[in-house]
Amino acid sequence: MSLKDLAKIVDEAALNAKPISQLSLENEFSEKEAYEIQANSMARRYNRGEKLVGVKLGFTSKAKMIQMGVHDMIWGRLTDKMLIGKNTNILLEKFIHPRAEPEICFLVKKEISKEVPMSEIKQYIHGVAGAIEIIDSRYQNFKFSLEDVIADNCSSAGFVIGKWHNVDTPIEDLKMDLYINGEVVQTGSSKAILGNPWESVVAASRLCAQYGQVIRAGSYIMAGAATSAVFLEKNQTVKVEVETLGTVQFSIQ
Ligand code: OOG
Ligand code: MG
Repeated sequence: MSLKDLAKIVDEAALNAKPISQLSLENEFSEKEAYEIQANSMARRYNRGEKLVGVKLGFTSKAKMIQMGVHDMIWGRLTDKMLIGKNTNILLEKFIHPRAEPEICFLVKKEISKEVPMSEIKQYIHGVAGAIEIIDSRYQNFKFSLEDVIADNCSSAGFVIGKWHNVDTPIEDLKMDLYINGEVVQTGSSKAILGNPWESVVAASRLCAQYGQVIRAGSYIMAGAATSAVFLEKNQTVKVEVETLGTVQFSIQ
């Protein structure tokens, strides 16, 4: 099957919330080709009117790598359709088997089109916020190879952003808790994200430059989860609290 055909399969699985079997079971493709499948599947979304609003990093913490059995960092694209307003009620039926995870989000001030070193990274960023990512692998049983998950736009399905804070707010070692219906279900530290979430922004600049993706001013960068992700069910309120950054939440029906 061509990379375009594979892109159509993952795109339709996401669009219809219908799980598929792992693409890599029947097709051989490299990591580079997996990113081409992702780009082609995103082009299909753009053709339907979705707008690119940012990028996300995945597997930037050990907890996530261990949970999903993968060994390397990945990046994916975020669209306006995935952005969920604070305190919104979302429908479980729109997803296959969604999971939530606690993250930090960055707001881009100045276009990033090349690798930016750590010493300059803050010049490109306007603010930082606590956030929740909803991931929803299109693969049956949430099982995939690294190439599969890249092709599937890194399981991206939704994200909710909390209140913005100044770029100089310390975020290197903040307690991050994920609550479901008022109970803590995951707890960690922002330090789990590459030792410092700013490293994710540096990594985003490097990976996006490598794959020719410009990160425009006004875009979001999601740094990757600090803890394992948790499956969602009907009638839940999902909240993330990040020390000093505050809380962010949504409900699922
Ligand atoms: C892939 C996405 C990983 C993260 O924050 O590490 C990710 C997955 O776990 O399905 O978003
Ligand atoms: Mg994530």
